[in-house]
Amino acid sequence: MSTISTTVSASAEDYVQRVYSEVVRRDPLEQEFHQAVKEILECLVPVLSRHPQYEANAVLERLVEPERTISFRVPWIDESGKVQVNRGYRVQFNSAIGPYKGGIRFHPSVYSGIIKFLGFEQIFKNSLTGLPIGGGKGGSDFDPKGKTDREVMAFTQSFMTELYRHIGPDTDIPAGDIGVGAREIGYMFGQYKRIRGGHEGGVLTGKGLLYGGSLARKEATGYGLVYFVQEMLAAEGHDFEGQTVVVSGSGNVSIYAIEKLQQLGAVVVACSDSGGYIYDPQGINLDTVKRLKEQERARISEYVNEHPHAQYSEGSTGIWTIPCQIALPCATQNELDEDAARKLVANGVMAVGEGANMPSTLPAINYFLQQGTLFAPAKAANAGGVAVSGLEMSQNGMRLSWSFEEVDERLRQIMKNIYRSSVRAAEEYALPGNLVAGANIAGFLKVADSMLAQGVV
Ligand code: NDP
Ligand code: 2IT
Repeated sequence: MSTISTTVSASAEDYVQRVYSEVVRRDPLEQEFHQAVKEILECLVPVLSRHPQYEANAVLERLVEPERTISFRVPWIDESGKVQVNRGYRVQFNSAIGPYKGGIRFHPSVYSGIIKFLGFEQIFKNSLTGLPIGGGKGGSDFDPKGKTDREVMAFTQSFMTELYRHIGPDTDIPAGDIGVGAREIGYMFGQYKRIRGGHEGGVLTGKGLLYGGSLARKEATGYGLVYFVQEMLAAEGHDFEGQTVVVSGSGNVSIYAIEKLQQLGAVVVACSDSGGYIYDPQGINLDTVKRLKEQERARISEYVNEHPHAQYSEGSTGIWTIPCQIALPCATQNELDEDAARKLVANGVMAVGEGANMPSTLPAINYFLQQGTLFAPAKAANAGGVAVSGLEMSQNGMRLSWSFEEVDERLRQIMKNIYRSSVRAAEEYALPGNLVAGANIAGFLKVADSMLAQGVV
């Protein structure tokens, strides 16, 4: 372990500021992208100070510019016979260490700023997994809520009819994200196969188990998050047994985080959707949440009809006022601001683990770090999903499937490794305990050195 202390050169700070200002100047409206870039670049100052070759070779300027951005029209016909037009995106951000890999999001808030922030984060997250996967992301402003199954299929097929020409098992491998689960992946895979005229299993991950999906992919992001936080707690002599936990969201990541938390003896007292949150002091009944969300596509408010001792409150951010020892934001970006962070700390929170992508605002993260709250940043803590996607690609390539236990054990090991490499990188750059910096630095170094090795491309 190096004992060199952090030296921050004025030149490295200037370099970061210059690159950041140019990002804002070029795309002034892409606020979420600015936020993701700012968080990462600021953490890299000590690295850039110690290693001038990155500035000399314009590594940051290249990193913040996607290799390719695709934006396309998605026309489809709704149940009433009316033509609808949505916008589709795929941002192929960085292929230095492997083919582009990252999810597809269907949500009305999607625009270039959201897809670019997600794609940028994905570069570093995928690097942290230790697997050979580059960074990309895609999506559409299509809103699946309230649509019939036939409408979702019509939209999804139209989306893939354009996307197919840009993806492939060795070039770009999409998966799910908000609004894209097993149903949508199934429709996308069917349409891709039909157009291509071949069964290229490895072109999408998160597939159904009957046609090439991996066991434990559905569970992977939530389980992986809990494994990561478990490592972080263990380093301080804590575990989940008997801890009160609040988990926001009630989608794929939240549900499987709650499942693993309950297996480990935690009491999960709250979860939410975009309408509001439920508080169940006896501990959430996960069978009810799964049925409501995975089968009925219902609102979380309906939980209290079956569990009248629980309370439902409108508005999703009030969830952070519930006292807990551990908080896991697993819904969406910027769902936890500084106010919420202050309330959590005032109520005695010990650890925060980000299941969603960029769920905490920058002031919230800084507040947690100042207060000494154990903080597991998204690109490390939620990397289990894409890691098992990488394992799905391996299984597809070998044309075999591993057991649930085997995939789960590999996931556990990958999360441990990500935790260790983040801790190590933070120590190496004299920021001990700062996993935000550690994850950003560890993720960056592998990508940046690969870029240097491959010349100016
Ligand atoms: P889902 O679509 O399965 O669930 C999303 C959940 O978040 C729902 O409960 C949804 O409520 C809520 N939500 C979405 N948007 C908002 C909003 N604007 N305000 C409040 N609540 C909102 O998605 P996932 O569980 O897959 O994804 C959740 C987060 O985890 C996202 O940030 C995603 O990028 C990230 N992630 C996902 C991975 C995966 O493998 N799926 C991997 C790594 C990260 P409602 O239904 O009312 O909209
Ligand atoms: O944000 C993410 O890491 C994902 N949505 C999962 C990406 C993937 O390729 O499995």
